[in-house]
Amino acid sequence: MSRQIYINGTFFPQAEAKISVFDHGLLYGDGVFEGLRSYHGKVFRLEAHVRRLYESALAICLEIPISREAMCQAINEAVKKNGISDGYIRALVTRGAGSLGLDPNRCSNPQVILIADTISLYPQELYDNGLEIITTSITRNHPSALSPRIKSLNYLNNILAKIEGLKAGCVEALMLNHKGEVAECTGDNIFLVRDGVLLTPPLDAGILAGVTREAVIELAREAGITVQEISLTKHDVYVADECFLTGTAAEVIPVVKVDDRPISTGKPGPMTLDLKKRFHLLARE
Ligand code: PXG
Repeated sequence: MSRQIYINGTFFPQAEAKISVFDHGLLYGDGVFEGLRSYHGKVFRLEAHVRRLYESALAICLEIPISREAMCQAINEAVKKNGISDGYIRALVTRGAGSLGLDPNRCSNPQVILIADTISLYPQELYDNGLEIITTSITRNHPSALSPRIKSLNYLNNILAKIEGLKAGCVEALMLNHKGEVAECTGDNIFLVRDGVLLTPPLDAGILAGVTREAVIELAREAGITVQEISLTKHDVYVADECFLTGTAAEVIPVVKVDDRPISTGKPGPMTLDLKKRFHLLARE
């Protein structure tokens, strides 16, 4: 289905939605993005996503030409204009067209682009029986090289890891940071359960501050579960009672095997299933 694409304040039919080949978003991955979900036409945690978008932009010294309020409005409008009920929204801001050199100061016109579409989810079977993932050999970006807190248009670090995962028959792959600690998966945050306590790497492990991650931490604490953001190793994963991933697209999805090792019973665990249900309700309430 042809979509109406927002570019800098105007909606264009998909075939006419175009940006310059000189855009530094294309030439250098110089830009930032967000992936959001709508449920029954309402965008989940819109303000949190927009805040992260503006923080990512600030981190790369990119001034977004519209206010946060206008961005929220435009995202809602894109959902409405495309008749999306349960869908996925991609918001991106590129540095704009410049010269062939790196200099971002030669780019004068950042492009704000919004795409609202339907969403392709993981097969239900994976939610019921859990994912198998591998640990990839690709180290998550060193935070002082390119902070994983920045959701930039340069996702090659994650894509290389994803390629390795897919070659091993896995739709997700676990990335370790430069210290060998558990960081996150290519497009999802990771959680473990050990002795009834919910564990997840802290932001300073070099991970994206996931909106779903934050929501799940809140839900767990509301349910009286102890949550610890602590540094974790591959050993912690292998000996965990439960493991699951969180992300805008995946929501909460169980992991039952890592590097061909079953996690505990090799079946989705009770806390995972409980939090999966709680998140499902939160998103759709
Ligand atoms: N870590 C990384 C590296 C991500 O890209 C998450 C964690 C989860 O964050 P949220 O805020 O979504 O809970 C992400 C976000 C895709 C896709 O097509 C995935 C993401 C973003 C855009 C597209 O799989 N993941």
